[in-house]
Amino acid sequence: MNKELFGTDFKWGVSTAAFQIEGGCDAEGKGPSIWDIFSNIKGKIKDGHHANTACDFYNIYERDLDLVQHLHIPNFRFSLAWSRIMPTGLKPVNQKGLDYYDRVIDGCLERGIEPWPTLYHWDLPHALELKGGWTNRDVVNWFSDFTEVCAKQYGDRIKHWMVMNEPMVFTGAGYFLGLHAPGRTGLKNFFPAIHHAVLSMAEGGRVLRDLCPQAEIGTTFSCSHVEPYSQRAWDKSAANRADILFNRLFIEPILGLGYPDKELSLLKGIRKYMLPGDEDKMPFDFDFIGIQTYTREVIRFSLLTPYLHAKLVKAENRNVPLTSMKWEVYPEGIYPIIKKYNAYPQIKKIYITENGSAFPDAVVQGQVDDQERLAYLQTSLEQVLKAKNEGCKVEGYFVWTLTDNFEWAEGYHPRFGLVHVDFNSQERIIKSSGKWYAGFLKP
Ligand code: GCO
Repeated sequence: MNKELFGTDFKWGVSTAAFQIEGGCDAEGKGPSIWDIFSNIKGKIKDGHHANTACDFYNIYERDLDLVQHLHIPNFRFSLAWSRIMPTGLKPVNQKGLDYYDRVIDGCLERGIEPWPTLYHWDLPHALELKGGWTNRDVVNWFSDFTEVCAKQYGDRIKHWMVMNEPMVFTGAGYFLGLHAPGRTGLKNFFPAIHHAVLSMAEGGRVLRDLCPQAEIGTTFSCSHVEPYSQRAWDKSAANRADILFNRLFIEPILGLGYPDKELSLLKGIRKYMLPGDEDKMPFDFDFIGIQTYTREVIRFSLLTPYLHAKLVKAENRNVPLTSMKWEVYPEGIYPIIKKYNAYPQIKKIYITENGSAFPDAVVQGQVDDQERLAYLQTSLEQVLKAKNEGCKVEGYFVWTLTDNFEWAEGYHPRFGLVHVDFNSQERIIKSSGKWYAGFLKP
């Protein structure tokens, strides 16, 4: 396999997120985000890890951008920490925070790397959470003001924007299950958070289109290929309900199809938070959709699971190979999920904005020979190529992620990087997978 098979316009990249790499948690006027607060609460993160320093990207970003260049990766996805730019989430802006991303963006451009910022990768300013966070409808205006500040500051150099990262994960894990920041639970938090995230995503798209008419504007979704545990009718309908929740809940209102609540009546609860006219504000005509996928999910019927009556059959109970996340090693899942999103005629273009795997890498004589990650990556790419050759509108692929980093509630144990990090010394070692990707991308 070689990259020419994907065509000369195919976008190759690597993805990161501010909170997972930057550290600098209170540097130069930055305000706390919900993740700064949550990750410093005892018991929330495995082994008491926190991200106050993380990969120290805030200070040593130039070294890491050198690595991106050295690996021949032409596109770098990162996110803008809202509370670095606006410490309370609202104006006034923090000039030093604004300047920081100017340096990151210019640092990319000087190295011939295209910068791909995401506006929201889960780190809501804590001051806004105190006002209700994503459950408060005012968040739509707060987010639109933040978007405007970023568009005006960086728009002259940015050709590809992403509005949001995986709304299903930050609303589901953060406002329903309480496993992620801000740690809220229950449908009374989940439903308004869903609706306000949809409105904000569309509104963010409109602000960017207005201020950066030349740029390509996208947004990203988590997704997983779903399979029923058996071919029995009740397992199949349970799998369908999970599929709606995992793969359709956020994309369909954006595409103008409304919430999929006819097939999953539980979702009718969202209507309580809708105002007249909202149906028209929910869609936005994105230039591309980013899909982010890691594994497949197997679902069976369960009367005991509240609301959904469907439960995940854990990969560890299925006798399959596992990653450090206890996810099934199943790179083949990227093919059916591309097919699924490709089937929406409203989607113009798909980029795989995240795909990767975590394994317990070992440093042996200064080297990290991560053959499992390398094999995962190669199989994924074969599957993407297969979909593309069948006519799917998939035009790019970004590996998750550049360096090992802070994996949210899992702390530092799951290592997803192409580059190994020693979190004490901040020393980097390019893994075999990173060397392979560099060779693959070499012009
Ligand atoms: C995501 C998350 C990433 C995770 C990755 C692995 O967008 O899914 O943003 O931050 O680290 O998915 O779990």
